[in-house]
Amino acid sequence: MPAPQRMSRTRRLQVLLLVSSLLIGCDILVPGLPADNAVLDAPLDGLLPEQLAVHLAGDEDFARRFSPADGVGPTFNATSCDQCHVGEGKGHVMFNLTRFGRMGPDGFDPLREFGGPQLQDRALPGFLPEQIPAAVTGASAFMPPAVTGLGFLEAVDDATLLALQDPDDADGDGISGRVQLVDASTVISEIADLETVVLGDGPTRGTLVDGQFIGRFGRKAGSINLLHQTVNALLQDMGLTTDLFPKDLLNRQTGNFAEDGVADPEIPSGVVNALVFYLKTLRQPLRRNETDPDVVAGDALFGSIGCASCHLPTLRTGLSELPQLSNVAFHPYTDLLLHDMGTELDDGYTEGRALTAEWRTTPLWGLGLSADFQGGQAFFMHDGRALTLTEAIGLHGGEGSASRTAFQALSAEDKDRVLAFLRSL
Ligand code: HEC
Ligand code: HEC
Ligand SMILES: [Ca+2]
Ligand SMILES: [Ca+2]
Ligand SMILES: [Ca+2]
Repeated sequence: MPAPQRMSRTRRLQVLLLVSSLLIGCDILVPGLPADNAVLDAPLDGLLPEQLAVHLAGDEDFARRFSPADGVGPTFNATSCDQCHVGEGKGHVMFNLTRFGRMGPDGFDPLREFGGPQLQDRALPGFLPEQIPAAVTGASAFMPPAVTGLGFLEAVDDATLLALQDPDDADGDGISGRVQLVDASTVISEIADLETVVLGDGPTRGTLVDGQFIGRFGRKAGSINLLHQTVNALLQDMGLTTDLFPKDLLNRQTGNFAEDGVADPEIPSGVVNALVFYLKTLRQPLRRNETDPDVVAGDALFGSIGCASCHLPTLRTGLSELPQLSNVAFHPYTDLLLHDMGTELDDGYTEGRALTAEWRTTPLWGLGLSADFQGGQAFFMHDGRALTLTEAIGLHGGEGSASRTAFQALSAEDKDRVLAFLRSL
């Protein structure tokens, strides 16, 4: 019998390199893979094997191209989540959604009789896509936001957000954020019940404020939690029905009430749950160049010129069934509140009680990776109208105007430090 061959020296070296690269992380030894702090679609640390399995199932559903046989349509915008949320990062302006409505004497009307507020610009063969109706007075383009770290944002207690509000600007800093409130319709109440956290002392989220729920996801904060956002995305963006929204989108403009022929609900609750768990367990974006002296100086300036008053560096979660999300501090750079951002960002479109000029503070974590996920050119603000960070800051009017002016008054070196800090997020 031939003696078992000993491992050659080069082979041993290869194994050693492989093992050490697994220990150190992939950024140094395997140049073909992106660094850990450059990817957004990683799971939270420490998920149990069975949790990781649901996360991975949700990851697959997030990437899955749904077909007409699965129930896409009759009208829709896209056929998979990650077509818009590429790599779980910010989406390209090419995938902006359009929402519209009409301002009237009784307030803003989302024109449901014309298929509002969302324009489904694609349709199955034999159906027609929607068009913007003539009655519209305002329309907004919504660029797909990054979807990472959202489990942390979802786990912030309602009481924390209520305490951050300053609707009458009592502290006189020119900033008066307030929470979005969403009507407690039967289905929204059901969604809140399904996700209400009752651990120990009772519900800490999904509580009623003046008979309404606090909104926290979406650019106008129109969704109360990740389940709400997900079933809404399935129906509105892809034409897929669920237990919670079991009726297909029909084109009210053409009066074609033919259905897509796929039995409703088209998407089983297991898929919905996996998608929600996937979003909930996506890790928060990691920082880069955090200790660079310019970044550190920019961080301090970000606070002193008032950016941090809305882009709150630190929030705390309440209780969660996942220990990773339970009672922890995290750094999203948002207060999840609505702010009046002035006339330039007023598209004449709105949702819930937000004014047309009010927007939810965009979380800035992951900001420095924007271009990587948007095809090389970064786009900023709700519709991607700003191509540079300086332009984005320049668009801060209303409650944001004092900090914009303070930024513009900085020396060129200090401006660069603020920008270096923003790129490190
Ligand atoms: C056609 C493009 C498109 C598709 C398809 C799409 N989204 Fe989105 N998504 C968006 C846009 C645009 C927004 C912002 C909407 C808003 O502000 O109301 C958004 C918002 C979100 C948010 C809230 C993020 C935040 O920071 O508040 C989540 C979560 C999300 N989408 C998940 C999904 C999931 C899950 C799917 C698939 C079931 C999906 N999306 C499909 C475009 C899309
Ligand atoms: C009054 C609250 C407020 C203040 C103060 C504020 N912001 Fe913002 N910021 C917002 C809101 C709201 C948006 C989203 C506006 C939109 O999408 O049209 C935003 C968006 C941004 C964006 C774009 C993010 C993206 O991904 O599109 C950047 C960058 C930004 N702010 C940086 C800053 C900096 C730097 C300062 C300080 C000079 C600052 N902000 C001060 C509320 C504020
Ligand atoms: Ca359908
Ligand atoms: Ca529509
Ligand atoms: Ca159907």
